[in-house]
Amino acid sequence: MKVLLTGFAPFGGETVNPSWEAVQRAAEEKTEGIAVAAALLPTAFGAAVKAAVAAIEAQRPDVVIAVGQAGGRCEISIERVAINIDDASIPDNQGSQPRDMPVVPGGPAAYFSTLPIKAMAEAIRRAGIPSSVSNSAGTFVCNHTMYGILHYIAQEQLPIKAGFIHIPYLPEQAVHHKGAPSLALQDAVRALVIAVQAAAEEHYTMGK
Ligand code: PCA
Repeated sequence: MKVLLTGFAPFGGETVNPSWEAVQRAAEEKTEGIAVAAALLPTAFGAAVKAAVAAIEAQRPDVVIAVGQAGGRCEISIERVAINIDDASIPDNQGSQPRDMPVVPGGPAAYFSTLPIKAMAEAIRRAGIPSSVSNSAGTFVCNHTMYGILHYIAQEQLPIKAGFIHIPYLPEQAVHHKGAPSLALQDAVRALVIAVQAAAEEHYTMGK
């Protein structure tokens, strides 16, 4: 089975994005029976979904896990839902800052993750890394990308499971945000590998 992991470019004045750092490393870990590809997405409305769809078309994965930074969060957040709203409090990397705009005009209000979100969070916690299901991916580029990927899969009726994981700042970022929690890169990588395995387990149990 094939998994596509995506990570984002740094944004909002940061010089790294933990999502791309962790995704690249997680894709290099060898897991029996699972091929993992990594794709970098621009942190920009529209362009991020375009790049994600191009990577899905190129890789034809069974599972897509998009990953992004959630500065200020203290654990690995397995996102449950993407909503049809772009409402940015800062400009994206291309200078666009949509307010109260739909991701897809006329699209459904929301899409739920099709990944085993509870199993993923539990498996990550069992490994000693804080994780839980989150009920909001925000209203910036990450929510937009999760919505865009799930909308594309729904429109094309593809047999692909997809969802989103937010990860905290790296310690070297958190030192510039007084009081902000952080997670070491190696733990973020471990969490992503476990998330991939949990998604694969479900994939095989479903007999696909
Ligand atoms: N986090 C942002 C966009 C890119 C990223 O890594 C977000 O949470 O929307």
